Amino acid sequence: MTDLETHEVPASVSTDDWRLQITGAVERPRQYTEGEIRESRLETFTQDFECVEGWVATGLDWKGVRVGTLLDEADPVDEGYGLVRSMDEGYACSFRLDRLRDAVVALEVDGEALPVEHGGPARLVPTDDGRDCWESVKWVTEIQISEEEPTKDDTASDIALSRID
Ligand SMILES: Nc1nc2c(c(=O)[nH]1)N[C@H]1C(S)=C(S)[C@@H](COP(=O)(O)O)O[C@H]1N2
Ligand SMILES: [Mo]
Repeated sequence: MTDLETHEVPASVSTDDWRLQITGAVERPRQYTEGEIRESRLETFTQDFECVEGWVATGLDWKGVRVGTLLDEADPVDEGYGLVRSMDEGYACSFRLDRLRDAVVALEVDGEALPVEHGGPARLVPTDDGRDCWESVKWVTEIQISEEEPTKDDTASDIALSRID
C-alpha cells in the first residue's frame, strides 16, 4: 500500500482499548473510542510525507477527523498549545493551537485502516507546509491543552532526532 518506511513498533504500543483523550485547559475534557471518532465528520486529503532522513512517500491518501472538530467539542482556551502524546512512551509533540486545529487525526491511509506499524489506530497528520516528519505522531492517545508553551523536555524533538541514523 503506502511507500512509508516501516519501523519497529515499540513494546509500549497496544491497540486494545484504544482511546483518544482531550485534556487540560478545556471546558469539557473528552474521551473518544475509534467508533466515536468515525461518527464525526471525516475528511480526506492527499499529501506527500517527507522525512528529514531523506526518504519521501508520495501521494498518501489520508482519512480522519480534523483536530479543530474535536477541539470545538472540548472548548479549549482561545490561545495556547496542544501537547500530542503517544503510546510510544515519552514521545510527544507540541503545537500552537491554531496550527493544531488544521491537523488531522487520521484513521485510514490509502483506503485501509491505518496499520499499527504506521501508527494505527490513529496518527496525527499535520497539514501545513512547515511540518516536520517527527510531528506526524503515531499511536496518538492524548491531546493535552495548556496556556503555557510545553517545554523542550515535554516534547519529542530530541527523541525523534536521536533516532535518525
Ligand atoms: N510515536 C511516534 N511517532 C513518530 C515517530 C516515533 O518514533 N514515534 N517517528 C516520527 C518520524 S521521525 C517519522 S519519519 C515518521 C515515520 O513514519 P512511518 O513509521 O509510518 O514511516 O513517524 C514519526 N512519528
Ligand atoms: Mo523522520
